[in-house]
Amino acid sequence: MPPPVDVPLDATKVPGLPSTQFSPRSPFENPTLAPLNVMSGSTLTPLQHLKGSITPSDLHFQRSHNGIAVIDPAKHRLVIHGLVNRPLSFDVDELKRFPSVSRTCFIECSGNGRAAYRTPKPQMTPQEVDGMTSNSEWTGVSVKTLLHEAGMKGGAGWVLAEGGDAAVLSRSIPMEKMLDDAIIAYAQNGEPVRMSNGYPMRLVLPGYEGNMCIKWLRRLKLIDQPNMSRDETVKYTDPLPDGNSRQFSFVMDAKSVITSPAFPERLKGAGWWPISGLAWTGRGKITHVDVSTDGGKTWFEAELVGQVLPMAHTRFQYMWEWKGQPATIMSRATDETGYTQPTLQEFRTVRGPGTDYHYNAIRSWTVAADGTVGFGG
Ligand SMILES: Nc1nc2c(c(=O)[nH]1)N[C@H]1C(S)=C(S)[C@@H](COP(=O)(O)O)O[C@H]1N2
Ligand SMILES: [Mo]
Repeated sequence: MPPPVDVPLDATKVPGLPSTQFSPRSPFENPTLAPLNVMSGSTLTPLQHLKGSITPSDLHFQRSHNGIAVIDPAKHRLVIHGLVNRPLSFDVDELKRFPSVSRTCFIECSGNGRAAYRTPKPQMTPQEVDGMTSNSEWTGVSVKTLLHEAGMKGGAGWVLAEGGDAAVLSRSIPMEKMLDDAIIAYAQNGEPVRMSNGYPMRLVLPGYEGNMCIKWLRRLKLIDQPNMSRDETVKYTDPLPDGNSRQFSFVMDAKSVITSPAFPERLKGAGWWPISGLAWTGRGKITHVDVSTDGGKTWFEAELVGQVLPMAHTRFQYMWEWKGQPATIMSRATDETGYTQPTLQEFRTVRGPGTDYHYNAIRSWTVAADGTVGFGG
């Protein structure tokens, strides 16, 4: 597609374009994205188009159970009540008077990777395979600060967090997490939280499943046991082959995805190619990522690029000398607890066919002799 602006033959010979208040992307950057199904209530991050580790705010994935709430911040209040000494409420300007905290972390939907597991196709892009994870710098107030302000009563072991959208989504969060690193964020990558990501304020629980990071947050109720609300009982539980279920698996397990080379890329000839991707874990820092180019028989340690932050996307790369032969490339993340991503077979055995959430098996991409790349499951 030709760019929508005139491109001079020599940019040093004509004055450039006038400045605009909002800076557009280069007209040459016209990324091909997965088709958008507006009725599904979700969009996925095009991981294959990103470098480094931050997700630009307008490319953060979106998952909204009943549309994107449009909220006037002047009319929105966050209420803190239940097992507290002083029930309180704050609008966003009042929250901004508290000391702020900033934290870069991923938010990943616990359903991320479902289609790639259930119905893998060679023509799936990294966006379609694992695009329901994104990484932002979130700024706001520590939940701990507000809970100390309200004063906790004995027995307050859980907090019910509720959104002010048409889904009125609510989840129970252990008090331990709320007092540890939970944030009520009003800013994302330096600017107000985008509307689809919870404007004017959202809960951010580093490392926890995306569903618990309640957007358009309007209420925190201190309670003595989980509320068992609809959103935490009808979904997000994984039935296991032995008849038991994995319920309340809040922390996201270590995972990685190669973002290049990946479909629809084609390697233009033998030689050196970087194998690059993202790794993350809800249990702290990624300690290493191994890459295989022979379908998992041998593994080599990849380099971690840039800062390695806990509960954040970590970029890895491995320089590969491709001999022009068919190859299967894979990545395998290990976190600081020593946990390593399971193979697809191990994952299938442990989780069985009924599983619907928390997919973190090692993935593969096949490179054909002509350089075309396909998703290998
Ligand atoms: N109020 C409210 N909060 C919500 C949701 C929602 O529909 N309503 N969706 C949840 C789900 S399922 C996920 S995965 C994350 C997605 O956050 P994002 O849209 O900012 O990526 O928000 C969670 N918080
Ligand atoms: Mo989700």
